[in-house]
Amino acid sequence: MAKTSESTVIESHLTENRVFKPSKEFSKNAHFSNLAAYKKLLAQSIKSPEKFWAKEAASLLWSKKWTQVLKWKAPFAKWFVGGRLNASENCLDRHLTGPHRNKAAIIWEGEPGEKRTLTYHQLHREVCLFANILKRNGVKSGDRVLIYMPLVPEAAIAMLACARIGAVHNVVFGGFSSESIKDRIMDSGASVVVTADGGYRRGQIVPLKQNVDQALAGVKQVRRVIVFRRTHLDIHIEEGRDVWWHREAEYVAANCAPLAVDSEHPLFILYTSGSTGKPKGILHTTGGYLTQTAATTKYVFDLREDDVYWCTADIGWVTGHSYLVYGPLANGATCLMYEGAPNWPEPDRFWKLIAEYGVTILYTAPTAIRAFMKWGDEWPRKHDLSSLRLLGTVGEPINPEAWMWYFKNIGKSRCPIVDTWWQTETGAIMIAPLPGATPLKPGTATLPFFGIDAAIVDDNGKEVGPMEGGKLVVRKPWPSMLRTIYGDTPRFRKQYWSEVKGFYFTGDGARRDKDGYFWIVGRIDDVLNVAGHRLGTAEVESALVAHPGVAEAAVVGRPDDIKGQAVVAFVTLRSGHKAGKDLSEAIRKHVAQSIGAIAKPDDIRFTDVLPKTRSGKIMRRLLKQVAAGKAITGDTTTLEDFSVLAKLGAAQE
Ligand code: 7RM
Repeated sequence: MAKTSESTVIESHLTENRVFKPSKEFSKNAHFSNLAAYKKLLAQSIKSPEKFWAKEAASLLWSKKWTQVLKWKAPFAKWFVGGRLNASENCLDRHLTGPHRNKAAIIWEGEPGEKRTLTYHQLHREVCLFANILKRNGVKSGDRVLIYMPLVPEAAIAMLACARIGAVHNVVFGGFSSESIKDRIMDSGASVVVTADGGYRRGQIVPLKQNVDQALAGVKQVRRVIVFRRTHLDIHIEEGRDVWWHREAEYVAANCAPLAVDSEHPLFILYTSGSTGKPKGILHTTGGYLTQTAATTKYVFDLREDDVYWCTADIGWVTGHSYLVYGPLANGATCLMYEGAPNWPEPDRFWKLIAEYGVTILYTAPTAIRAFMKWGDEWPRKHDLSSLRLLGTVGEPINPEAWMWYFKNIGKSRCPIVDTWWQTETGAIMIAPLPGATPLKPGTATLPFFGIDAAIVDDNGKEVGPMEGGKLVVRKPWPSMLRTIYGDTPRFRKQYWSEVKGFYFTGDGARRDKDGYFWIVGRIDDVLNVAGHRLGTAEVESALVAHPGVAEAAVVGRPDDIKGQAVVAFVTLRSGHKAGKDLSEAIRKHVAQSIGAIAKPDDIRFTDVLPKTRSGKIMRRLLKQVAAGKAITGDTTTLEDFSVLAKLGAAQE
């Protein structure tokens, strides 16, 4: 990672003084409600993580108990050594003998409006059927299966069916191109692909099978493509290679015993893009991953028996794996799953769904919240949101302005917001409040989860003081950590374990406040260096978003002879505001007033769209190239909307 100056301290100029204590009403029934008791357990668990995690692991179903909790030979961790279990058995079979048997596991709504509910009993049956379909098509324990599906229950069914027979799933976002599918097939060595004829997005059909056909041109390694019929779109069936899911189902039994695998048996590979080089295949294993996803779901979302829990993430993102499938199902929760876009047919689709299904917990991303703000307060106001009791966010730092909007307009100032920090690599939530105990502040993920030894350090690994910015690291292994980059262990060492000696480096910059709360200031690679001052992107962007005209903002540095870097802000406006010199001046002034002259943008560029990944993260790397007037290079396969690049060229000053 390039160092941009001798000093690595990141300055902080934004202060947030609002504090929201848990309400009595919420705390009354919460898993943790006493702040002092929680902090005591937190401190103990960080000192002896193995003790805490062993207790959580013991609440899962093991066919053979482990003999050792952790075997750590940096950077390689083995959790629950010698233990054997099955992830699908933990998510399904375990719930069939008690009152969960006929409880809704998945409540699904398609974008065009179809509705389906699968109880635990029904979901179990579907998973067994598909596990047998996989077996019938030659899939064995350890084989890699690529899943390229719309957000339908069958996507989760395919994942759980893989887990049931020990196969390793590799889910690829339904929005990715055939080129990305091909790369991931080749890198993971997948021999079977599960897909659908198509999926719905903004009223259109995404031709998933057609993309798979293109990806497979000239690829011999894939023996079988199993196609789920979702849209009845006319598709090509390659004789001898492609089979229909529903036809195969006629030949198999509805019972399939779960295969107990070693705790360290691979559960899945999920690719995450790097700014340079090819995507990294993040490898997760079974026992530790399931332990931490189950425990965090239970405590961070303060899950209760009667909750209707909705995580809006796509299944192709790690959030969909951990908090749409494994975490909630391991807890016997009822999950809502919605296939399509939030603004289809109108910008109130989410609020309609919440009212209709009585959603109690909503987990979504800051990028979605900023879009809702842009579309206007009238949309949520049309619907009864009184069933909600808890809100969550993940994916990016949430600007305090967006936090307050979410708190007031969606949570009606009643619902705590859990801002959860974690990564594909960490597998599960690492830093987040416990909603019944932790006082909240807009813009911070607050404190580490039990057993997580997170710290902010300088280049030498020395912890920095309060309010000092530095590198966010994790000093001790945790159960759901990635085990390696699939097929590239040297890259795993270099990427995560060489930046700060002995610690896992997250790639994020952060600071802690006087209460020890963690504030993520942005990716270290994106830190600005203005006249020797190092500024995180999050604070400058938060100051921009706090201007009443601004809906969303991204700041990057542009090379500057005098200052080293000049600050360029790309800005989208809220409806009713007009781009122009006056507004540009007002916005610059506003930033200077709220965080200081040093952060005042040199240029404001108005644009309708920002380049984002499918999970909604702003791709600042591309904006940096635009700001410097350079051609766009590097991996753009994760970009959500390719037309953005052409539009950005035209962004006006
Ligand atoms: C779950 C997920 C990981 C990166 C991470 C951060 C950023 C995620 C937060 C956040 C501030 C948060 N996995 N990030 N959550 N930043 N506050 N609550 O997003 O692999 O796709 O991305 O996302 O930079 O390193 S991910």
